[in-house]
Amino acid sequence: MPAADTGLADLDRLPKTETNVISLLDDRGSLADGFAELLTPDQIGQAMRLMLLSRAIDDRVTKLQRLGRAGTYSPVHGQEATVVGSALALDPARDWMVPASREQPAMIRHGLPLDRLLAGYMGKINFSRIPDNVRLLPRNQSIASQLPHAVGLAWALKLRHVAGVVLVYFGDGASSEGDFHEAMNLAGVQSVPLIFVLINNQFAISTPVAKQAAVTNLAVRAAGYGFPGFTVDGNDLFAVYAATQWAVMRALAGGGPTLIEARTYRVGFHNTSDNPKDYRDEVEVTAAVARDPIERLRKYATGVGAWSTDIEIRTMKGIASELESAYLRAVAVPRPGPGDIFEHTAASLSTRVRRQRRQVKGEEDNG
Ligand SMILES: Cc1ncc(C[n+]2csc(CCOP(=O)(O)OP(=O)(O)O)c2C)c(N)n1
Repeated sequence: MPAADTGLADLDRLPKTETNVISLLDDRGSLADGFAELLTPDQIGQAMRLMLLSRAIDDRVTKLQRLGRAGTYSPVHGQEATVVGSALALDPARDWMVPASREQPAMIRHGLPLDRLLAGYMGKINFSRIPDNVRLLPRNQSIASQLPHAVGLAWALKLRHVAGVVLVYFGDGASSEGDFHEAMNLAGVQSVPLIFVLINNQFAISTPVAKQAAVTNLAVRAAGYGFPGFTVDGNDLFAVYAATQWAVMRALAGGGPTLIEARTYRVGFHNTSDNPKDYRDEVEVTAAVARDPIERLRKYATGVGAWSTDIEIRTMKGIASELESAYLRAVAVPRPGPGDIFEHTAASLSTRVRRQRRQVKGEEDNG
């Protein structure tokens, strides 16, 4: 329920399930009383569009990968409410986003142009560079290594007295890495403006979360580092948005970090080189599909007049043409030349790396 003076959802009063999971919008698309004002009809429309765009990107890039025109791709399917709901609580002109590897619609909402996103999967490393005015770090494939970076970024904002927060995404698998615990500790000690969004999609490739952690509630780990942690229904756009908004306001007010565990399910494969049928039960997947975050929001939004079949048809047409033209622009970009990779790794290169660059480019090596 919004607190009277701030318009902000009061965390203690957010409805929770018996297992202490914050939940506002249920599977049938009905919203808990008192939360209808949390998102405007415009924001709901924007969320629907981003979630549908996300699924269209999953489909398109997966096909490109199968055709040999794109590299490895990790789909968002099933996790859309988590990434879109959290991204919508940020101000792209003020806040920073640090992604893991499957938060495509969040990156777009934060300002990454679609053609650059697609170009990244096509190996066009020059063009896929994040524009200077976008407060976004690149996708991260080395599990959990983005977490210490995010702490450093948030600490820098604090030391420089720059208003803003950092939001970092990572998975349940990443929460078993040393980097996660070191980042949580330093974030707590320095009380940095950082929101840890732990996307618990139940799997680290083929390893189920029960084999990652002896606790069933990953959010409790925050207590060991001296800051709040709580769990939200990650398929519930309203719950994710309310929780993230609360954490953002807390961080902006100097309250320090928050850990949000968003409980969801990875419906698709881990990435295009994985076959999940080898390690998980189809019954479980069917149950997850029935909890689809887009369908849930669609039901609610249709019921309150913020969405309709006509709007969806128009939106899907717009998405199809936006994707096609972004793809054509990405295709038209020349492939990077040998040695270009060295231009995107460090501000200045060490002597050894400069020598490697000369070797790769076939230039004469004078030591
Ligand atoms: C440091 C490191 N170790 C191992 C891997 C191989 N690997 C790639 S994805 C992945 C699982 C990640 O699981 P999780 O953090 O839950 O995120 P998800 O992929 O489910 O979104 C692993 C182990 C890696 N990329 N980096």
